[in-house]
Amino acid sequence: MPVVHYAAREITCKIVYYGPGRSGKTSNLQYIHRRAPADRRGEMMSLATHGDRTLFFDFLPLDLGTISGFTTRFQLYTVPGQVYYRSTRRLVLQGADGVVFVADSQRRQREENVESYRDLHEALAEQGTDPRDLPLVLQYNKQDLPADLICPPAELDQLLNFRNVPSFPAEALGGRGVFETLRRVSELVLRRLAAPAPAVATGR
Ligand SMILES: Nc1nc2c(ncn2[C@@H]2O[C@H](COP(=O)(O)OP(=O)(O)O)[C@@H](O)[C@H]2O)c(=O)[nH]1
Ligand SMILES: [Mg+2]
Repeated sequence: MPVVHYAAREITCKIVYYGPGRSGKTSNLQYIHRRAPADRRGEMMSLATHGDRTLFFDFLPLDLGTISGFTTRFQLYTVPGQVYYRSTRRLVLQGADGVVFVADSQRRQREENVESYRDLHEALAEQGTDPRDLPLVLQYNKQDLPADLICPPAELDQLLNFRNVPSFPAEALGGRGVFETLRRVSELVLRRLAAPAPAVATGR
């Protein structure tokens, strides 16, 4: 649920990049961080283990202008995708206002994608979130790899997108699809915010 801070006239929304290990979640955040204007982004923090895998989270507050006089701030997180970081993923997912599921388009990662998408739904169920109520978009990353190694977007839609949510082909390293994905999930989050649903208020 978005946190509304009335005194500071600020709304903070949390977006979590979910997906299997090494699908490109951190690369998305790095690209956004590189391209976001310096006065609109905060520090990116990440904890890495050996071999550049995210252990805990990346964090990027990003202001996207104002709505009705409130500054909207987005906090972007990535989860560690490896199977054994299950509890960390649940912790990071807590309170998410929107989720980007980053799938790895490589054929050999088909099962990992399915498994991770299932894990996302399990995690949502555990925290009592109805996935139909949650702004969710899919991103099919690594579409720059040779055609014989990857699944085309239509095939990934067949494999994963039974909810029929927005999906985007992407190349997170080069940036293709990265802002399109972020923009879409942000829109969904803000649209939901505009709908009459209770928000948590802090401050006065
Ligand atoms: N070819 C290609 N490689 C990518 C792309 N996005 C990420 N990678 C590579 O995939 C690996 C894992 O990326 P990372 O962002 O750390 O994945 P994460 O585990 O989901 O955070 C790294 O070596 C990235 O350079 C992409 O769009 N295309
Ligand atoms: Mg990562």
